[in-house]
Amino acid sequence: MAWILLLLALCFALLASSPSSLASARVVKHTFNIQNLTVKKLCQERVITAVNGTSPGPLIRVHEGDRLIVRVFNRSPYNVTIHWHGVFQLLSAWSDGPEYATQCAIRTGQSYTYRFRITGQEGTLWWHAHVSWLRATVYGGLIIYPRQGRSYPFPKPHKEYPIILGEWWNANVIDVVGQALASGGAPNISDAYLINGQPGDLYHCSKKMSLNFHGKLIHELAFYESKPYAGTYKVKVTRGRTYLFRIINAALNSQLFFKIANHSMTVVAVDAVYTKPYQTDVLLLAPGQTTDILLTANQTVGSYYLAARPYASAVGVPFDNTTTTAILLYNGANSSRPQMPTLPAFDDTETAHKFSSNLTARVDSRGWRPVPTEVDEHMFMTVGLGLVSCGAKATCAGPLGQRFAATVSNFSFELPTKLSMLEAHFHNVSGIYNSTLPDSPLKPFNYTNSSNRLNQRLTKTAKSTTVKELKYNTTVEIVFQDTALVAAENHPMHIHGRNFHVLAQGFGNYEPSRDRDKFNLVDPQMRNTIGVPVGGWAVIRFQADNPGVWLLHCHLDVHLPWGLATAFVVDNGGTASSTLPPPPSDLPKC
Ligand SMILES: *[C@@H]1O[C@H](CO)[C@@H](O)[C@H](O)[C@H]1NC(C)=O
Ligand SMILES: *[C@@H]1O[C@H](CO)[C@@H](O)[C@H](O)[C@H]1NC(C)=O
Ligand SMILES: *[C@@H]1O[C@H](CO)[C@@H](O)[C@H](O)[C@H]1NC(C)=O
Ligand SMILES: *[C@@H]1O[C@H](CO)[C@@H](O)[C@H](O)[C@H]1NC(C)=O
Ligand SMILES: *[C@@H]1O[C@H](CO)[C@@H](O)[C@H](O)[C@H]1NC(C)=O
Ligand SMILES: *[C@@H]1O[C@H](CO)[C@@H](O)[C@H](O)[C@H]1NC(C)=O
Ligand SMILES: *[C@@H]1O[C@H](CO)[C@@H](O)[C@H](O)[C@H]1NC(C)=O
Ligand SMILES: *[C@@H]1O[C@H](CO)[C@@H](O)[C@H](O)[C@H]1NC(C)=O
Ligand SMILES: *[C@@H]1O[C@H](CO)[C@@H](O)[C@H](O)[C@H]1NC(C)=O
Ligand SMILES: *[C@@H]1O[C@H](CO)[C@@H](O)[C@H](O)[C@H]1NC(C)=O
Ligand SMILES: *[C@@H]1O[C@H](CO)[C@@H](O)[C@H](O)[C@H]1NC(C)=O
Ligand SMILES: *[C@@H]1O[C@H](CO)[C@@H](O)[C@H](O)[C@H]1NC(C)=O
Ligand SMILES: [Cu+2]
Repeated sequence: MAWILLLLALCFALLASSPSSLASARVVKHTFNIQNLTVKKLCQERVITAVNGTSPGPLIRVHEGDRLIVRVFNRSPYNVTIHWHGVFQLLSAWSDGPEYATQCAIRTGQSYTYRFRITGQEGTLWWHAHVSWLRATVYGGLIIYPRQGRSYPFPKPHKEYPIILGEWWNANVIDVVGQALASGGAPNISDAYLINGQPGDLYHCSKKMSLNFHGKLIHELAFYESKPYAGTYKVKVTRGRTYLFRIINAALNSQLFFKIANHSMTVVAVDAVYTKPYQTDVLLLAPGQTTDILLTANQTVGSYYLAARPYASAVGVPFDNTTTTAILLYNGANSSRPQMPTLPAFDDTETAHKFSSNLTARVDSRGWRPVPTEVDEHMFMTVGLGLVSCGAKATCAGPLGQRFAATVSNFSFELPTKLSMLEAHFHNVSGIYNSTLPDSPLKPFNYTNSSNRLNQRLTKTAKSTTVKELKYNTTVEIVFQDTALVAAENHPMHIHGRNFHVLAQGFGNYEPSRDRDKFNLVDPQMRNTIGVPVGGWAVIRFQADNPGVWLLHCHLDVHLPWGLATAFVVDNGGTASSTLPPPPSDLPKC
């Protein structure tokens, strides 16, 4: 007996003395099988690409400090890669995932194992395919809990639910984007939005199905558990308890407003960074962003819709204007029609901006990093659409008889096709990319003046693979400036391999003399994706402390293949701990 106690005491002593709590870090291993899956949605049977027979795919749970090892088998007909959205990938750039950026695709019948450690971030992230539009159905949540012995910087919730917002096409998404890229025009809009894979009660077809089910009314049906069809996701709560909802916008092309009828929410984290608690009755999530909220079930016992529909910032651009719902169901509730929240108007930029600019970081929490004060590299990047002229044999279904393009500082990005940029960088192969992205547009103009709309001198752009090289540890400040050349629009800009501080956001042209005063250098929100206000700007800052090749791109999948992207090539530092290791032996070959 005594020796057991002694042994226990010894173990505790060892654990306690371990300086970085490495003792609690685990290795978490998973296998992903990517393959065809037949699903029935909106009354139609479809074959989609999915991981392990579900979409959303497996929810991965790790603790901060863990190593994650995921072996991905591609048994689908398409080339695939998996990107771990928002994960820093410190010295593990080979596992970041974007096709032709950090790896070539995993071909049909082949596999690749992603290996990385998750450090310095806690909260909700996600994973998704990073080839063409496959992420429409190949995606899932990634939850990072505090490591053992640590707690949240907020009261422990009774229970937690992932709420993953998706976007659904009845057509094969590869055909949808393929058709657009062939024609030079815009892709077809989606047919529905989803909450945890389900469209919800407001779609015509779900109603029809519901009515057909034993002839019961749809609003009554909403209360039966385990129905033969699953059209609406339900969140069960008990009155008086507090829940953590981990909300992820995995939609392809839509920023989404999110509300819960009759309930207010308290935001506690975004993009796996803790925020100061922020109470609100509406959220806005751009594709790529996550928001963790606390919800107290303190309303009358009953049922309430959770609902999401788009924030469509571009005037005159067609969009899917449907609404997806799930049901917040109190224990003991009667089967009555759920309360429906009033969502903001599709073009409610005021509400969008208020939510997006009001959040602040929790500077007393783990994961916070003070804003770097000395800036080494000031960059001013325009983000927006442009046009490429119609080649002799091309079809040109875009404006002015040209083809849609999208640009960063008027460079329209094209992925290489022979080798990934990271391999080219690592092995010093030239001809794959040019490191000539200027620090500001070569031809400045009045970016947000609507009289420049479809001005062919300004919309004209060209395709290239042009990136920005950064010395290790460079502190970079970027002003993202929206343009109004084709349509002013809020572009959610995502940078791989890091978070950044969001110092300020505003409308019109960025004016340093006026706008630098608005910088929040004390407690700005930290994110991996920022929606640049429509017809406006956002300023971010970060330190390039992670060697590798990191994409920077718009997270609307309609704009990414048009070229709204570039990359940072971050050199090694001078030490072992700042040098990217060689590629793993199973890295897919082009
Ligand atoms: C996926 O499926 C494979 C094989 O069916 C299984 O071994 C694996 O555990 C599953 N992975 C996850 C994350 O559920
Ligand atoms: C997967 O589905 C596609 C249609 O989307 C089909 O062409 C292909 O044969 C299917 N592959 C397998 C292995 O079932
Ligand atoms: C896109 O929509 C058009 C018009 O409705 C339709 O003819 C076409 O087949 C659709 N494309 C795809 C790939 O579904
Ligand atoms: C929910 O809010 C609506 C107005 O937004 C109100 O009409 C309704 O009575 C409320 N329901 C409950 C159960 O509080
Ligand atoms: C419910 O909780 C919210 C905070 O989440 C609070 O603002 C609100 O007043 C509470 N309502 C009731 C009826 O207790
Ligand atoms: C959605 O768009 C369609 C087609 O433009 C239109 O008929 C419908 O009224 C719109 N619905 C809403 C809720 O705005
Ligand atoms: C449920 O319905 C019954 C009968 O309609 C009613 O007496 C009761 O108050 C209802 N309970 C709740 C929680 O709404
Ligand atoms: C929050 O938004 C309101 C309305 O836009 C604004 O007055 C207030 O200053 C904002 N607060 C912060 C902290 O940004
Ligand atoms: C840019 O255009 C706007 C109108 O959209 C105008 O108010 C502003 O004065 C212009 N700025 C410059 C520097 O010309
Ligand atoms: C690099 O720049 C040169 C000169 O402008 C151009 O010819 C070449 O196509 C560019 N290469 C890539 C990969 O963008
Ligand atoms: C990079 O910067 C960090 C802090 O800003 C510093 O601690 C570190 O030593 C630097 N690394 C190198 C290799 O200069
Ligand atoms: C799949 O990827 C390989 C390697 O990158 C490439 O050669 C091939 O063309 C790709 N196939 C398709 C259909 O894109
Ligand atoms: Cu965009």
